[in-house]
Order: sequence, then C-alpha cells, then structure tokens
Amino acid sequence: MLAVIVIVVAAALGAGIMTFAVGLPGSPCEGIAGTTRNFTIVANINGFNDSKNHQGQWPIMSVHRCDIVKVTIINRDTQTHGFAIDNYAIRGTEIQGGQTLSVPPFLASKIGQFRVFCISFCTVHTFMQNGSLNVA
Ligand SMILES: [Cu+2]
Repeated sequence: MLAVIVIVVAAALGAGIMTFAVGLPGSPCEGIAGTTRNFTIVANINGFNDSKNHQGQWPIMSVHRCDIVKVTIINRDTQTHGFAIDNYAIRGTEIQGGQTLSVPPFLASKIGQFRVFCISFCTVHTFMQNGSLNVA
C-alpha cells in the first residue's frame, strides 16, 4: 500500500514538472512553444516601477498565452514589499528591503487580465495594488 502511495506521489510530482515544461496534455498550451518573457519590477518608495506616479493599471506586463513568464523583483526600499499575481502567483512572495527575488517562472496558460499587487503592508501599499498581467 505504501509503495502504491509513493508511486502515485512520484507520478504527480513528475506530471507537475512536465506541466510546467510543456503544458498539461489536452491543455491549451500542449505542443505550443511559447516565448520566455522576462520582466523586472523595481519596488521602492514610489511603488512598483513608479506606480505612485501612474494612474490606473501600472505596471503592465503583456504576454501571449503559453509564454513562460519570469518576473524579477528588485526591492530598492528599506522596507519589505510583497508581490502576487491573481491566478498565477496567488500566495505571493515577500521581498525584504535591498533584496532581489525571482518569482518561479510560470506558464501563462489562461487568457485574461490578472491583477498584480503587493501583499505586504507598506507605506505605499495603496499605490501597489493595480498592476496587471495581460495574457492575450
Ligand atoms: Cu505593500
């Protein structure tokens, strides 16, 4: 029984890695070789990429469906900031002051506009709630 459980877990983990690499069988990205899209977000006292001085959605990251998205966050502030993306990185991550962090790359398999926001309460929090990942 234990052996069966181990095999099932191993298969699930393997499938997880394959899902990341080529898309789930039968998924919209199966057989599609997307482009890797790199984005750099600088967090500081003016928000994400100066979002405090932008109206509406900012920053905006635009990709095509089935692209692989890599986001690097550079925190040039002294305080901690957070980073999350609806649907794709919902748990989010925190970046301490002065640190740089790369979000685990993900496959943009779902079309839509997904909110990008800070999850760590900070002095410019309200200016860090309306970024967007646009998957078209
Ligand atoms: Cu914040």
